[in-house]
Amino acid sequence: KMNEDLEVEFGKQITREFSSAMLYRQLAVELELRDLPGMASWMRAHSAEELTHADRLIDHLVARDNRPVIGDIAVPSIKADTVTELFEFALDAEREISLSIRNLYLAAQAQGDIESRPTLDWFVTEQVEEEANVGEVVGRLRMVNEDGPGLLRMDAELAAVPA
Ligand code: OFO
Repeated sequence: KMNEDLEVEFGKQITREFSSAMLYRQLAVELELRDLPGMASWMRAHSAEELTHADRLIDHLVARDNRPVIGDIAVPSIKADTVTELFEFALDAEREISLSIRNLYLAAQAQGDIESRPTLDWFVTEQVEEEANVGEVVGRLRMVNEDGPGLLRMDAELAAVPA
């Protein structure tokens, strides 16, 4: 069983993963409204993936007889003029998640909680991938520069890519 302070920190991360899922879901809505269903489905797939992240943390706590508590889910209001800005929202969110995983890792380390290490190692690796994936999409969208045919092409590509 992990100590209570660390349990609280894990609970906060679980809440962040749920919030992240809702952010991606809202971004999918914004893209649907812009008639970009491929990009919207990419966001929806990512939303579903964030739920699995929350579950992974919940499962770890429950396995150790801790009690994960889900806090308030916060979804930032999205104001974006461009498609690129919508994806930049996602990239900023991933960077924040990376930072919070890093802090959780350090908190676990400070408590000598070696049992959570494999789970947290998985998240550290995952965040490097996530930032790279979303960062690549943002980079390519910047090249496209909101040009219609370019956006449609990326919409078709992202429809086929699991997030
Ligand atoms: Fe997309 O990140 Fe969860 O952890």
